[in-house]
Amino acid sequence: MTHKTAAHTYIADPLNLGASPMLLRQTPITPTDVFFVRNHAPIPDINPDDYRLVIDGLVQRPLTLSLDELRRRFPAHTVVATLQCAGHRRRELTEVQPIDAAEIVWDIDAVSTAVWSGARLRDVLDAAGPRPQAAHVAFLGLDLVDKIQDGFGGSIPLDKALDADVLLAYEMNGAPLPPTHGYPLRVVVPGYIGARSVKWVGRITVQATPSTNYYQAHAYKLFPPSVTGATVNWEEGEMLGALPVNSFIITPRPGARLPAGELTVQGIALPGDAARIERVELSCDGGQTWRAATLTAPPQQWAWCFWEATCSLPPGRHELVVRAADSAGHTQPASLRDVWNFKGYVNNAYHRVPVECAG
Ligand SMILES: Nc1nc2c(c(=O)[nH]1)N[C@H]1C(S)=C(S)[C@@H](COP(=O)(O)O)O[C@H]1N2
Ligand SMILES: [Mo]
Repeated sequence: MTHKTAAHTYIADPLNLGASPMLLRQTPITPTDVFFVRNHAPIPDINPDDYRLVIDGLVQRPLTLSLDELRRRFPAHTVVATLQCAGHRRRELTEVQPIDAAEIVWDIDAVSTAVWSGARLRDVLDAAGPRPQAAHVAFLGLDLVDKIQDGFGGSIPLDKALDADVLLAYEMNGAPLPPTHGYPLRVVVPGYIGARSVKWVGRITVQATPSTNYYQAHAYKLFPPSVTGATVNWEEGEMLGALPVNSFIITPRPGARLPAGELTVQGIALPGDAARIERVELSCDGGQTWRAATLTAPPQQWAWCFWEATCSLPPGRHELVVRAADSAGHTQPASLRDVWNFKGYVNNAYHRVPVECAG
């Protein structure tokens, strides 16, 4: 089985892959060859001996580190973290109103979980010594995006960058990062949109304001449902960062024809930034009545959890609906219309799956 043939979403150039949803829910840690791939440019070919990470900007001691120095000077730290693209669940939004045609129509397949190991970003920043005006940490990738003639970049607030679980990762699932996922070094920002986990990171700049890179200042901004591609003012909009609580049904798939009777529904729930899943509820009647779903393992910070629930369905059409709440007290919005935005980002509305049961 190659990744390509198992893919649910596949774009050859630049390479973008979404795993089949069923494969995603098979193991809490996604095998590396199943992990979704999101690229904006060709994968750069980086010689590890020549590679240097530069840390500059508002710091007392700018640093230039080889991979060996990064490993030797800073203790290794390991985090299980889910990465979720801001475009995850975009397909449902396209059914409300068309989305910007340049965007990839991801289904429930732009999300995966891995064990990441590397240096803590915090330790590296401490070594450089942020100056008092420092408020954001900007990352720049070594890939070359045609459209901007620069690398893919973005930033996170300094407070988030100092979280003990934000990594400069050189390992994924116990092996060196593969080229597709950022070899030799990538940022992993658990709880934030995938775009902030910059791959092939070559430069980290501490600054007073967010990154001016296209992917921070222009793309990955959230606009209200009233704004369209024709009316947008790009100076406005909210730069995306922290992810909201989310949940979705993996089986059955929309439009499934099933025998009437007992049905097991299985899915995935994602806590919002820094929170844990508190509860997941399933409705088998379009949201009129709800029952608690069972989590298959204790919920964790930074990682998805799998859930399942059973219901008994008479013959006819039914709408399955899932919703989750997290330990920060956040819940999901009921309607796709409330979260629709013309770029199709961070859809966390209740996930609805119509099915039909035979008599
Ligand atoms: N340098 C670089 N980093 C990048 C990207 C990119 O195109 N170039 N894509 C980003 C986006 S939008 C996502 S969702 C994640 C996906 O990480 P993955 O390909 O390892 O799943 O990488 C992020 N980091
Ligand atoms: Mo993304």
